[in-house]
Amino acid sequence: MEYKRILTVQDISCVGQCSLTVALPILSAAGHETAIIPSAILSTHTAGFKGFTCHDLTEDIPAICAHWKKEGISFDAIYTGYLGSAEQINDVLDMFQTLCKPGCVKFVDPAMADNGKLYPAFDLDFVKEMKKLTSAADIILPNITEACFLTGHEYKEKYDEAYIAELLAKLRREGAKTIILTGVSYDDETTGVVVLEGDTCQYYRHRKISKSSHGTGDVYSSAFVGAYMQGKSAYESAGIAAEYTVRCIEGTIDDPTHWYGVKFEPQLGYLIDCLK
Ligand code: PXL
Repeated sequence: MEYKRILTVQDISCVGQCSLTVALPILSAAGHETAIIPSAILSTHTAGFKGFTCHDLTEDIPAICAHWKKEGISFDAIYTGYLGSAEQINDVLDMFQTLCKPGCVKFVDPAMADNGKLYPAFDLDFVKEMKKLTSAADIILPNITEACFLTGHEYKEKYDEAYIAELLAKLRREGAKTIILTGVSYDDETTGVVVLEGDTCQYYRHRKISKSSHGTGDVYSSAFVGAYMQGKSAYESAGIAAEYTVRCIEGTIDDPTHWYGVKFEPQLGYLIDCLK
């Protein structure tokens, strides 16, 4: 098993099974050392809870990075998710320059939108900044909505392979390298992930669960990063992360009180088995 040191930059939603409360256990289960920069602290995530608190930590980030630089701390991977402000994007770009070990892999999940809409905290200025990050990353993990915001491609709920090929081409033109496009579904029973690496485009298809769930993007990206840093290929990692995420959703859908996230913890044993 590989043992990599991974820095993840995303928010702490104190309740809600997303961002850091999901990324840390999944990366640990995948066998890696974790380090964090919390982008913000929220009482809950913003998708369905009302009256949540939010404390933006933008001001704290430069001092954390300056300390690490002084201590000579660096990472095998940097993985970003939900960020607290547009200004933080320049800080992350700086981390890409100064906190990377040779060969460090930079993963960006441009967590900012879903179902055709930006999350409440974000606007088009944030999207403009996010484009800088996705073009500096080695691997990006957008859903279709995020990919549309990043490229100006029209968002559609029903589409065909030509639409997805055009979206991928536009992401490439914006500077994206390896692209893991999630939630790509051409029929009612299945959905999947498109993996574009170099000139090779592959599609990992899996069963679709009719009910949409919160936090699954974070579960997916964290499992992908964990698997990839274990030396799996992008396509293998995409498949492992997809099967794991589907199991998490299946283990949650029968519990109507658990609407805010997925029960990813009982499936960690499955993820560990996949990575052996
Ligand atoms: O899962 C994405 C996410 C992360 N963090 C916060 C969110 C969301 C999605 O809504 O609100 C705070």
